[in-house]
Amino acid sequence: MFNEKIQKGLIRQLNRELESSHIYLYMASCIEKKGYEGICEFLYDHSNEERIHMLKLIRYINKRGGNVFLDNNISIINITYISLKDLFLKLFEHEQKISKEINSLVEVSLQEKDYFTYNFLQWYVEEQIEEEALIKMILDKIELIGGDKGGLYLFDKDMKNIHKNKKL
Ligand code: OFO
Repeated sequence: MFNEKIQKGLIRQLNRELESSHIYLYMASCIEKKGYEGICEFLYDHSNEERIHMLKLIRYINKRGGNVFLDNNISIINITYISLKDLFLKLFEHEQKISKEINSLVEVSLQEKDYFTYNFLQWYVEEQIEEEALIKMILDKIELIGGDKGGLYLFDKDMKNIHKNKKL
């Protein structure tokens, strides 16, 4: 029998990954209408990545004999787009929130002495280091570019390939 506390935590996390996928998808859709081709591709790709994070959790829970629950009441689609910097700041804060949640899950897995789940979660720990660093790097570039339209054009072009350099 799969530990109830662990199962609950993993189900909560898989629904957060689904929420993350929706957030990136919504941001991509907003950006697409503003002509940022590269940034829009990055956000669509990232939305797919978040879905993969969710799938990994679903398959792990099933493998351990648990039961998955998908939350239909995700209430996140009301983020107002103000600027590129604002958008990535919101994403950075979101990733930091996810990192905290992963850390809490790791803690629970240790308290419950579920070393299988502890081991499984290490992938997410690594992933969150990458995710925070990636969004922070994008934010730094946006800060550097400031109001330079030429710089912004080149940055948008670079963003098309940014995921290709990231190992999943
Ligand atoms: Fe953005 O890493 Fe999953 O949530």
